[in-house]
Amino acid sequence: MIDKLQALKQQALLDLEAVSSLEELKNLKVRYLGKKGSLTEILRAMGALSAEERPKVGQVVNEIRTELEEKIDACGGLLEEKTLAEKLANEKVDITLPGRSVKIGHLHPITLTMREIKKIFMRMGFAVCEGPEIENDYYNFEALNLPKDHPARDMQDSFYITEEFLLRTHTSPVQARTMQSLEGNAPIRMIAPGKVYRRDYDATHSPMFHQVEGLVVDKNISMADLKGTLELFLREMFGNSVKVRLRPSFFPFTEPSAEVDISCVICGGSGCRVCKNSGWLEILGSGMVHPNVLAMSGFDPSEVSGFAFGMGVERIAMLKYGIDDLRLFFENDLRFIRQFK
Ligand code: 2NM
Repeated sequence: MIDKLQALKQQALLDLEAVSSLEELKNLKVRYLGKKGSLTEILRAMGALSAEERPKVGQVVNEIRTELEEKIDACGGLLEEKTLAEKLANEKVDITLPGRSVKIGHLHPITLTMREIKKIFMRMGFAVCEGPEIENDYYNFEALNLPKDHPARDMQDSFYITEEFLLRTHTSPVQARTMQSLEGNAPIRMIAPGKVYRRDYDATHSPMFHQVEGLVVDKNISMADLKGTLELFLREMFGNSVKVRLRPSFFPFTEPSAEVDISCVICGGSGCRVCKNSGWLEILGSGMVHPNVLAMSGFDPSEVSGFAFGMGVERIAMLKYGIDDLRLFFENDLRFIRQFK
């Protein structure tokens, strides 16, 4: 019996050497030491032994059992280390690989144009003012000397929310609010950039578009200040060689009023499709602030005077970048947008 046990032990040690995975090790342990394992079976057969043989064999069985258990556990430890080492080797990261670049977007051409306009006026000492896009009849029309029968006041031309409130049709109400808040205290040197809304939609009109309007109020402000300021702005915006001319015009909130043209930025003034062969492009509306407008907002027209102007940002961007359809700005076609990186 002792021989049989020694043989079993030798076989178990040989098998143990051949084990290459934790799974195999578990099977081996069951095979030799489990409930129906070889060693257990021998233990069970001990009942047939004599009284003096039984303790001797019992001792050997226990010794073998302890030795096998220790060796199996040691082998298990080694295998776990090996498995971990393999796993780490497989998961190794190559830190020398170049990283994936982050895709960064960029500003919309209208935002870029807005910022450029603002920057030029800020350098001339203008403050940038904002106001609500939902306006009331008073600030959008009444305070700006826009008569009751003016077409902009019609439901067909403006977006009304109630009888009193509408989406502002220009940024001029910001000027009216600023004048009112200053309670007659000149000077004012401000611009009002922002979104405005009109019921129009074609290649040159969008129901939402952007404006920058400006206002200067002080003692002795004249048409010469208007002309000098706008000429400087337009040269900064379109280049030093651009020519500027004023044409008589009409706006309810200014008197006199002038349309401001620049020499065509496409053909330089010789005539082309964009300037309709005139050599000139209409770019701004302007004028001397109407005495009624000054008075309504708390300024004394016999003490101070002012000039004001307004421009469409989409139109400026179209001329600056040579774009022939304003709707492109709002369609979000990336093939178009990405050209302004
Ligand atoms: C324009 C043309 C001419 C203008 C007038 C005023 C205010 F509030 F001072 F009266 N703000 N903006 C003005 C004048 C706007 O846009 C084409």
